[in-house]
Amino acid sequence: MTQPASIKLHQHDALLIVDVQNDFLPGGSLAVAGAEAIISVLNRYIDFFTSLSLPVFASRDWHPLHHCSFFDRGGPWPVHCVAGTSGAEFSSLLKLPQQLFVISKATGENQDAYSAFEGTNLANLLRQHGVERLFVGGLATDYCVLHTVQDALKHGFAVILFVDAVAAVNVAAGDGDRAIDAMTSAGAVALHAGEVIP
Ligand code: VGL
Ligand code: ZN
Repeated sequence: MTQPASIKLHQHDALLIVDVQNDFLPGGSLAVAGAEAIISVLNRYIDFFTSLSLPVFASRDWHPLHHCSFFDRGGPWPVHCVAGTSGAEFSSLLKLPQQLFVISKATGENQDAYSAFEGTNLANLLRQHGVERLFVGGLATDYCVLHTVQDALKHGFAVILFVDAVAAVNVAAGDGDRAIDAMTSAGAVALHAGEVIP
């Protein structure tokens, strides 16, 4: 099936911005290469959605200080996104709307969650707002974006992935590209900047 050259936003659409937090940006403890470049792209999408009064959701990694994913607990990551610290704040360059739904995840010491649906009420919240189609961008392609998109599809939402508005950790070279393949194989539609009509 060929993918549409452009998509027009309509009722039942929502934007989900995944983990655009200082620790994943340059200078952060788990900085993702290329992360700063996605912010202006996301800002344009935020404008599109808010100008149509469509809801905008933002997830955040919101860990306790001794989270199980951190090196000192035997986990795979340096300390990052500790709740209430500046590293956990959304980037100040991101022009988040006044009306924003924030989803905090992986908040328990012994609970990690890459997906914004895992251990949160995101699915119910989306349904309450009548959302059927979710547009996703953010960080990181090969972890939280991947798992969030896979879960969104499992929950029955249509998913549009903004490929110009994601960046990958790439622990192994090609992880980001493989994640995009996995998401589109699972049913997400990959869209580039300029292919969305507000
Ligand atoms: C993430 C690594 C660890 C992400 C979160 O947001 O993709 N990656 N915690
Ligand atoms: Zn994390």
